[in-house]
Order: sequence, then structure tokens, then C-alpha cells
Amino acid sequence: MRVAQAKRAIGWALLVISCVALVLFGCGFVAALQSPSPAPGPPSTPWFVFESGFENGLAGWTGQNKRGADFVIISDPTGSGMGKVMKAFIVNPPPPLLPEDFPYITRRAYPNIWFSLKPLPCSMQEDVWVSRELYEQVMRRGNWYSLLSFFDSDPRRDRKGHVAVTTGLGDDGVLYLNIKDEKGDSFDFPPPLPNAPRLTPQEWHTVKIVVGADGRITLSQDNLEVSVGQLHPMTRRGLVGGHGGLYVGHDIRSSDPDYTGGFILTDNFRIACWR
Ligand SMILES: [Ca+2]
Repeated sequence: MRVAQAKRAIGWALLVISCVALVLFGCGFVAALQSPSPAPGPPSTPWFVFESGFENGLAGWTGQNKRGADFVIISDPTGSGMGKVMKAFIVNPPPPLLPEDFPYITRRAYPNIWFSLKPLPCSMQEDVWVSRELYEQVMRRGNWYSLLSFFDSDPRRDRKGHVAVTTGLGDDGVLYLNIKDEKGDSFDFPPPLPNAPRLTPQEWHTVKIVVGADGRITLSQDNLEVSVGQLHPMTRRGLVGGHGGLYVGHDIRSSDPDYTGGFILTDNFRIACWR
């Protein structure tokens, strides 16, 4: 009798264990079905990298451009632990008064980097902090505002470089792509993706452009996609340099008597190309 009871108990135990195992297996199978596809892994180790966090001033940069604006390397004034940062700002004296839509007025202040053509894919990114004064001034007047300029080489005139992609700030505070044709004129402004994040003032943001070997361009802010586009077919596929910093269009001082100044901070500029 006892043997029979023991056998029955063992039988029940095995049955329960089997059921539990089946349920667990089933749950795992369902979970596997429901989980999103795995995020793509990090790209292979870049074979070309340029980085500047301005800790050694302008070490590594190959030139600079200052017109109607200036920049200095200072300790991070935002208390965000960024170390040295680049502060760019509009400078006096204001230029002559010109029509607000005069096309050749730009204010620029940035170091730039040039090198021999690097095949795609490549990325370019920087951290930015825009003061409220500059942000509102730029947005209120609808000025374009370039954060990153991604240069390829000119396919026809063999110039040193040609702007292939820049970024601008829309009236809605969302960054957009400005894709250039082979002459450097604006070719395409892909609309932002739904729910694209706004570039808020007085906060650090990471802005990044990735251009794939197929010419696909992805603009992201703080690791969220903002806009996607495609290189103009006539531009050469590669990267020869670029810059971040301050680059605004029109004459934002003469067009606004209430202009109160403002500045942009830039840090952790980085270019990477990989295979
Ligand atoms: Ca830094």
C-alpha cells in the first residue's frame, strides 16, 4: 500500500513539475514572440576619429572662421561638468543696416577641421547649449541657424570642400536637415519625424548627423531621431571636414533693436568613420 502511495506521489510530483516546465517554456516562447527585434549592435570600431572636448584648447583643429562673431574657450559656466567648452557670440560693432532678407549676411564663429576624403559611413556630433536670448532671437526672426556642417569634396570644381548637409532650427524649435546640391545650394528640407524632440534653450543637447554609405542621412537629438534624408545624387560620397559652433543667417542685430545678446556653448565635437 505504501509503495503504491509513494508511486502515486512521485507521479503527481512529476506531473506538476512537467506542467510548471511547460508553462515556463510557453511563457518564454510567448515573450520571445512579443519582444521587439533586438537593437542593432554598435558599429564596428571606427577607423577614423576626430574628437575635441576643448580641454587642450583648439588642439587638432586645422583652422577657424570668425565673421561678425567670436568664440573663446572657457570653463563650463553651466555647472554641468563639461570642463572646457567653446562659447560663441555675436560681436560689436553691428554691421551696416541692410534689408532683413539680404542673403549674404552671416555671423559665424567656429574652429573647423579639414582632412583628406574619408569614405562613408561617417558621423558628426556635438553637445550644444543655447542661451535663451540667442534662441529666441533666432527663432523670432526666422533666421536659419546651422549647428553642424558636414563637408564633402566638390565633385566638379575640385575645391577643398563643399557643404553637403547642415542642420537648422525651425520656427517650432525642432531641428531640420538642410541638404545641399552639388553647387552648395539648398536642395531638400526633409520634414521632421512625428514627435521629434524640440531643441530647448539653456539645456545641453547632443546633436548628431550620420551619413551612411548609401547616402542616407539621419539627424538625431539626444539619441532620438529627428529627421531622415538622402544625399544629393551629384555630391561625392565622403567626408572632408566640418564644424559646429555658431553660424546664423541674416543680420540678427540690425533687424532687431531689442537684441540682448546671447551665446551658444559647444563641447564634445566628434567625427567618426567606420567600415
Ligand atoms: Ca569639454
